[in-house]
Amino acid sequence: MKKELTRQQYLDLYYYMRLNRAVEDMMVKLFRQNKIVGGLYSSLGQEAISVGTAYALEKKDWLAPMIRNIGALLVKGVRPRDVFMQHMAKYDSPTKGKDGTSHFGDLDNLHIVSPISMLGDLIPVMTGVAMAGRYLGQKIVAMTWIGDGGSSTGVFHEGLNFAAVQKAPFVLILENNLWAYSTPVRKQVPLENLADRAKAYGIDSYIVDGNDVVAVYTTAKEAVARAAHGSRAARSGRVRAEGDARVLGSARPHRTL
Ligand SMILES: Cc1ncc(C[n+]2csc(CCOP(=O)(O)OP(=O)(O)O)c2C)c(N)n1
Ligand SMILES: [Mg+2]
Repeated sequence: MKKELTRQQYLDLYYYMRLNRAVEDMMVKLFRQNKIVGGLYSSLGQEAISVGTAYALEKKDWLAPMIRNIGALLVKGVRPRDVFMQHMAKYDSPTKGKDGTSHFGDLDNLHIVSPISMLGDLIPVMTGVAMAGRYLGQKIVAMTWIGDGGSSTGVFHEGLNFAAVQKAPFVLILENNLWAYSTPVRKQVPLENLADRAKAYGIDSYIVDGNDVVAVYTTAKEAVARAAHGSRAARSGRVRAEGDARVLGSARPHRTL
């Protein structure tokens, strides 16, 4: 294998992949013990995407995780304890028990915008964050993620169009795990490659093996560098889903406030 990363970078990626998997395993245990309030959208099997993409960001950059991006939170510096407490809606959780799942952020220190339930809405929100950074003269990049199902929402297209026309320093990661709940991707997108969606907005897109953390990282790093310079690029990950992620996700109604 071509040596592209430093030893420390390989070790970091390995560390966060292991940490992410350990957290996912624990979350499944908590779910089965009935301790998770609301649904659990497990990232089991998709760790390389969250870890590889978030690792391409710097401390000053901003992210907003979607439902399968606990790994991105860990890379940004969120403690596993907070992830567990939040999902159990404990008083001592980041939102003081007022919400569950991954509905929390950290605007002051970690530059994490709290996700919302409506799939796709984070695209214009994070485009706004990217533009705000530019207006303030900060050299930041904003990143968020979307699933194959979420890429069929209206706001996905509105948001991406807006981000493209503004040349916002924004990177969107499209995670194609081939399913949106019980709907297979072929029944909701008439494209072989979801990355082709970017063509409609004049954005370059790349397909990356979402199980290869080094490939994900190096591609994301390039996307982040290009976004920072205002060129239009997009990244799309294709992953093979493992475990019973969707079963866990849909086994209970998703509670939001
Ligand atoms: C606009 C909107 N429609 C429906 C839902 C309910 N919902 C939550 S997760 C999900 C499946 C999303 O599938 P996909 O985007 O492929 O992401 P994955 O679950 O595979 O990671 C749905 C339909 C929602 N949260 N927002
Ligand atoms: Mg999906």
